[in-house]
Amino acid sequence: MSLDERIITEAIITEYYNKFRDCLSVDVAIVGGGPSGMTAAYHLCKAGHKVALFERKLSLGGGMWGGGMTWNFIVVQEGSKHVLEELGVPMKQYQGEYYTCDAVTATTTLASQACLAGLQVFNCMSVEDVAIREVDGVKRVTGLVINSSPVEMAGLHVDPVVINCKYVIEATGHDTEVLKTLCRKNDIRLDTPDGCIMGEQSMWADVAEANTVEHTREVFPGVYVTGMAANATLGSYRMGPIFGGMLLSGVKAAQEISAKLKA
Ligand code: 48F
Repeated sequence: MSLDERIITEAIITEYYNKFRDCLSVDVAIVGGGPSGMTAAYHLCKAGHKVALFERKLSLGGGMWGGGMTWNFIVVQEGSKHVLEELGVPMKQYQGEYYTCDAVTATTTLASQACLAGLQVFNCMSVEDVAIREVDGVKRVTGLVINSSPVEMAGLHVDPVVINCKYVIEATGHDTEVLKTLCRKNDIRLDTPDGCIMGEQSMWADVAEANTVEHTREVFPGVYVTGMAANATLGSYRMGPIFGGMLLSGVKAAQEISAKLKA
């Protein structure tokens, strides 16, 4: 049998557009495929929800691949190692409550387990805005406005497309891109002490790790913040290559959103 390039092309188009069409309405749309976004995705899929994740880059993993300064090991602490253990990531104890794991193994396993649990990933897609509606007199985010990353990178004037969702998870990391756009374009207040994105502070790992989980919450109707985006939104510190807070933040967001969707 000779291979037919036309069939190969048709197979890709058919499968991709079936997947995209199926995700035009999802329960949860996640922006950012770093550790917090992927952990939230895994747990939401395990709980039976329909979840799509949009990642600007070709690869999932965000800041998890590079460990510290490209030395590709990450550290997690005792209280969070169960999150990686459940996925089957091997870890080694290092001086008491610290555990190390290979950053590539951790990243690929988390991505793989999330996909196998049912996550639909759209990589090479950039979220440039949100869709907003007034529901019973209250403004709420009801969708994502997305564009192809190469279109964004080339600065081409091409209009985006939109998908609907019941919840957005803003997991874009340090830059809180989605929330910044929401605040810049709309006359709104977030559920933060000053109603705005408070901004990230310098390194203080101990406080930052606890804050990452505390700050994981719905900051605007329909929008949860996780991971470093949660810390930047609520004005806490950065923590560098320790990842327990990112993982626990993803778990917390998934549990809270799942409870709301099932209520
Ligand atoms: O930064 P990132 O890994 O987010 P996180 O889950 O984890 C933070 C840690 O990696 C690390 C840290 C330590 O512990 O401080 O930094 O909070 O992943 C964020 C992902 O979002 C993508 C970006 O490419 C990255 O992979 N992203 C950012 N903006 C957009 C986006 C956007 N507008 N549309 C799509 N993806």
